[in-house]
Amino acid sequence: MNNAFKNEQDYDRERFEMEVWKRRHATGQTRRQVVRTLAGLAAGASAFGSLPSRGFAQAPATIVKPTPPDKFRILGTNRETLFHAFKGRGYLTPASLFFVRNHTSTPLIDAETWSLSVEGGGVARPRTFTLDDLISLPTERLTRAIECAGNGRSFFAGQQGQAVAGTAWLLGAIGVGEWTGVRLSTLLELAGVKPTAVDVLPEGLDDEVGASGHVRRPIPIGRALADDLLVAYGLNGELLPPDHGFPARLLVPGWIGIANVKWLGRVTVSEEPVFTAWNTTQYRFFGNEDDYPGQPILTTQTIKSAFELPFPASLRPGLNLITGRSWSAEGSIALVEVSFNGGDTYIRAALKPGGNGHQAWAEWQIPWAARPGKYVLKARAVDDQGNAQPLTVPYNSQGYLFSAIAGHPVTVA
Ligand SMILES: Nc1nc2c(c(=O)[nH]1)N[C@H]1C(S)=C(S)[C@@H](COP(=O)(O)O)O[C@H]1N2
Ligand SMILES: [Mo]
Repeated sequence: MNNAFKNEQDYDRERFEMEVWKRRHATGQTRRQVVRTLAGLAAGASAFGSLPSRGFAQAPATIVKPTPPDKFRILGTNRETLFHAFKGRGYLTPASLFFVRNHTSTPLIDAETWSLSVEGGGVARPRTFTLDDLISLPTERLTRAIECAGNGRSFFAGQQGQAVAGTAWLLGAIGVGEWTGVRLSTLLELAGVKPTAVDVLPEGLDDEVGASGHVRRPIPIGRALADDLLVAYGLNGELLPPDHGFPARLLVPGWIGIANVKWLGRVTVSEEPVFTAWNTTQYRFFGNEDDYPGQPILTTQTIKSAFELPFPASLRPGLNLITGRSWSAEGSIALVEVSFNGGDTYIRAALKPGGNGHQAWAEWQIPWAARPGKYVLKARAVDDQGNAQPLTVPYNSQGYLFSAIAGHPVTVA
């Protein structure tokens, strides 16, 4: 076999095949377990007596990976990346640093018995796909952000004095990954998607969220068939980690986090519009009727900027190199300006060359000769579509899509 004649895609495929093989052999999976939460795994383990009880003595975790307090904020079942933890960690967010938003808890899924079913009245030939099937289909790779609809929510209260419901994120409910997968359209075509299809309903294998059932966010067929919509099995060149959807998740670039359904088990194609909690009582704009006529369903994320500084931050007097990132769900970043006086005047920041991807983020920096005192730093971005960050955003009761310029308190002493 002559490697010189292989294309890049074949290399990718081999790499993922090897990873799947290694994972199987490392875990020695003999029992037929399709899905187990950590709690379930612990119970199963003591029944089988095959695993040391020590590791399972404590209460079941909701998240598998370590989320140390110098890198993450704990918010219920979720973990927010502290924005200053991105500093110096490169353009792509390492899997270990990626924020986690779990409606319940991370299920442990056995890739050997897992499969993804594509079914429903909107397909002529319902099909199931194993992980090996997905890996052997044409490979796509995209660098894109995944960002929670509620990222920045705490600024509704903190900056606009408006009480809103939901996880009180600062600005760290975002990560940029290089996602590897297969187009959802490829799977839909293999299943004989009908021209009468209307909505696609991806469903997660994690626990049901009370009466709302499994996480299911409907996606209109037009969006579902677009070239950039992936069933992703890789993050930054490795298989997805358990917390981020192993063995497969949806990647819906530019759309709010919830559309990127993790631990995908089923995609149901329907010839009727589909409604679940995730497009009726959640992820809609409930607010002033003038601001949000008809309580629209959220789709696209927005534009934001954040400093790679603790919140609030303390700095030493003298020259400080201030760094941050800005991002837009609709394009790439064209301009970032920073204010050191609470927004009275702004100075252009230098965008780091290279990165600045479409529907991802741009890294930037600006020097600051800081004198002792208390300051509010602000950063504002404009994207290549002409979107700019506003001074305020209209209230909505669940605090979605906070895109306004966010004040960052800094003490220099
Ligand atoms: N199955 C399932 N998919 C899910 C979720 C979930 O709880 N269960 N959370 C969603 C939300 S609200 C967000 S913001 C993103 C977060 O992705 P991450 O945890 O990989 O950062 O996943 C989405 N996909
Ligand atoms: Mo989210």
